[in-house]
Amino acid sequence: MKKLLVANRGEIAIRVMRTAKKMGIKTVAVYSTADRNAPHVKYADEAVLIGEAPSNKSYLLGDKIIEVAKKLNVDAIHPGYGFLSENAEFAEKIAQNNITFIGPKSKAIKIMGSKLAAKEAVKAYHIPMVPGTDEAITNIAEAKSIASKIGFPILIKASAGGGGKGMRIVEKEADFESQMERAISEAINAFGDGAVFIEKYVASPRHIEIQVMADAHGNVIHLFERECSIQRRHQKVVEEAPSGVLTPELRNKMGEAAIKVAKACDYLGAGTVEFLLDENHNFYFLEMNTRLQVEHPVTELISGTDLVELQIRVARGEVLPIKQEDLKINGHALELRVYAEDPLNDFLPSVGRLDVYKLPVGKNIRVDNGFEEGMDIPIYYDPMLSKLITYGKTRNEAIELMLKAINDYKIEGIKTTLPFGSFVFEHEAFRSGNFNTHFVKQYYSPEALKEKQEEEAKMAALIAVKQYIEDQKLLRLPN
Ligand code: MV4
Repeated sequence: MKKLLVANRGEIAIRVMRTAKKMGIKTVAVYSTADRNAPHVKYADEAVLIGEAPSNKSYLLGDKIIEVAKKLNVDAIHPGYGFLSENAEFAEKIAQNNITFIGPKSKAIKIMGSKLAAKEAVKAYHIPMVPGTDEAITNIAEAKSIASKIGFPILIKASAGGGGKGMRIVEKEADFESQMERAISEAINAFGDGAVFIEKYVASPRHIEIQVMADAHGNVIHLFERECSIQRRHQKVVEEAPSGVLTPELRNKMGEAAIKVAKACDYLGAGTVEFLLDENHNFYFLEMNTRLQVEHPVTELISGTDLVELQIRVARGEVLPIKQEDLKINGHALELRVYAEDPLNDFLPSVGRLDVYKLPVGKNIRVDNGFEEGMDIPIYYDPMLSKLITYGKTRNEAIELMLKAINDYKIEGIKTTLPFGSFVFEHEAFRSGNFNTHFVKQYYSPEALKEKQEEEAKMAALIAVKQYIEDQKLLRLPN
């Protein structure tokens, strides 16, 4: 593999190219007219303009990207996350053109893209799943009787959904038919596939996911868990590894289940198996994400691995260089996603120019960044500016370093979620580890953040006055 094209933009494009360069592989960036001066374009050895700013005229044009790859004699394409990363057809076409897709085979993407196909695939492997139906509902009366047996509330989920899309909660039996009809018509509208199924609603779960990596020789390892419960409207904001609630026994069990899920779909490369963990620490398989995830750095830090390097190695057909028994958790890692959004104004995208953009640096601080000072934030793409990742021997060490690093960011021109990050990392529920997927809804409000900020401003003023008085005393000392 001599030349790699990254079919993505922003921090993940740079993250992937960083490892490619380390491995002596040449890099090709693609970009839209909105990204002419973007850092990922400058960072690559070669860069090709592929279209207009809207994603569907640039970063989503699979055929165009493959055409560029062929023209430039590219050996492999890395899709990053989002855009074409979980598009089975794109993976298939790349393979047909004798280019290596850095990811699983198109068949695995397809299976995991359908929640019902995923359930079907793992059936023989005895993976714990939430009680519910495992076939598309065709008879609403029959489904209603199943729902009553499971007990309300229940969730209706679209098979083609995922990541929180296409879900509907039904609180009581009387609402079942109407909610079911809505769910089906929504699923048809959103995904062109009306297949829905039902599950018991797990009321206050944690979201725990397991990182897996598979080679083409039948070896699959897991690289432990990430705790991703701190999310807002299905958008993760804070992630950490390891989770504070997994015992070594539970970790092994979930890891083994995740490996079985990967084996069930003949997986290749990096993948993530999502689980819900209920209050009694029962775990249930939810879905598998067939890509490198945003939050992969926390896993890299605690496992001492480079996941992109492993992706590239297994894509080249190499045997996984690590065995399960070689892996050990070392320390604790946290990640904060820094978005150009205003936490005091309903997280509305904050567009504009990055007049000042200075990043924290230091030992055990990693910033995966896609922007630079002076740039405009394009309105066309995800508003994530960078990921702030900290590492410590203990969770507390990582938290303290995180708070310091948040303060060391200097951003002017736009609003960001940095203050929201401080709010989370200072919150008692986060610090104690006693939280679930309802954290943000439960504890966060703009008023709570404002109050915290005013208190901090008062403190700072008091300290300044105290210092002033001390200085005055010193000045008045004789001689
Ligand atoms: C659930 C659930 C409760 N019970 N399934 C949301 C994302 C998608 N991956 C599945 N999701 C959920 N499925 C059952 N049977 C609660 C959620 C859920 C959730 C899961 C993980 C992280 C955040 C979440 C926020 C709301 C709901």
